[in-house]
Amino acid sequence: MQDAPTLYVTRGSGNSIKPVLVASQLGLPVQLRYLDVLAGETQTPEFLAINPLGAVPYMTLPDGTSLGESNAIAWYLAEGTALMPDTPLARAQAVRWMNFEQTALEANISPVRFFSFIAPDLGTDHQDMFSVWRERGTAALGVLEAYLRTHDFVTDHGYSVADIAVFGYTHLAREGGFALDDFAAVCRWIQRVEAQPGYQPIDALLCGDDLDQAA
Ligand SMILES: N[C@@H](CCC(=O)N[C@@H](CS)C(=O)NCC(=O)O)C(=O)O
Repeated sequence: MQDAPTLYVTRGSGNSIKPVLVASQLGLPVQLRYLDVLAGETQTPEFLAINPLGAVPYMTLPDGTSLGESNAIAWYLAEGTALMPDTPLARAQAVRWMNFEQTALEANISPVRFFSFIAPDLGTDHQDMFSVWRERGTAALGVLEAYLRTHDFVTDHGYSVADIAVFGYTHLAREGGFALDDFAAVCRWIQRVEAQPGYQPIDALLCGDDLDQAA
């Protein structure tokens, strides 16, 4: 385990689940370090010295290098494995959907889920944005729905790291007040992701134990 990457994560997070799910599905050893966002543990001088952006997930490697951004960390862990698309087109499709995830899905599902479901006490000042986030997130789910009506997975490679990235917040959308059941192809794709070997739900993946102890 000394040579294993350390992943700083937080419970319940659709971003933190991505690299941890990649590691779980590939059987990769990782050391999980939990931070409580609501208790301010991502903003302490100690953590800001590790990641000046004060955000998780964040990965440090035994050689002293480090990497931020959930999709970048998931990509790094998937490199050279069956989860990595291996044709130029499929790799470009992965980049396309991972960008779309961050700019259209996560950007809307995550804040409304956080302020209405995870920490409603903090949501008072953001009430006027709830309908905006839900409208934009619903439009993004519609784009994903249209694509998945004719595709089993988001790239032509088959199940890949890009599916895991898009899955992160999409499968939690109900908790943000989204009518996920209206998106039948998205729901069928979620079931396909959940049927993959090594899949574990978010509360099992981010449960407070090191991954190799929990597995
Ligand atoms: N784009 C980043 C977003 C990371 C992010 O927003 N993380 C949240 C938890 S999901 C966080 O660490 N917030 C800490 C804070 O605001 O102090 C990624 O994909 O990793």
